[in-house]
Amino acid sequence: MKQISTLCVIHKNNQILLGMKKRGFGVGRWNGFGGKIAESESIEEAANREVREEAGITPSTLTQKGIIEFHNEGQQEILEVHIFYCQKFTGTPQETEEMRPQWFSVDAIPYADMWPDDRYWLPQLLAGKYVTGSFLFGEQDTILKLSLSFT
Ligand code: 8OG
Repeated sequence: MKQISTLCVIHKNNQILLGMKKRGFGVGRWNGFGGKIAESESIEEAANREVREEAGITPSTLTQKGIIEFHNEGQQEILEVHIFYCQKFTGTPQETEEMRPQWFSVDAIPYADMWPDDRYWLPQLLAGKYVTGSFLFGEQDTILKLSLSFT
């Protein structure tokens, strides 16, 4: 089974906006903003909605910059995360029920408190590359296998 999800990286003035996940999947980690697609919306619409809901800002333009598949060892489900990039938005980031947003300098991204795969692809995305790849996770979110390409 394949589940589609979105993840948006917001990048402005040499900083990226990350949210501390306050509940649910990925709790306690800094991440971009995103989530599952609702019925009747496109993937880009979902990406836009999730940023509005989780960060309280409205992307003016979103550019797709990658697709990464995540698998967990011993599980059938594949999570296909569509990565979006946003440099223009309206509004000011607001803490929401799900996320506490904070700006981080691109030189001080808190990789130790993020999903362990992020350090492998986020620097390339911030350098303007399109990211395609997959990760296999084992217990305690250890990476067992990865495959990535940047174009
Ligand atoms: O709505 P939900 O809580 O399912 O959203 C999960 C978010 O986390 C969604 O934006 C996709 C994202 N996400 C994963 N796995 C990983 C991962 O390994 N790295 C990063 N950076 N984000 C992930 O679901």
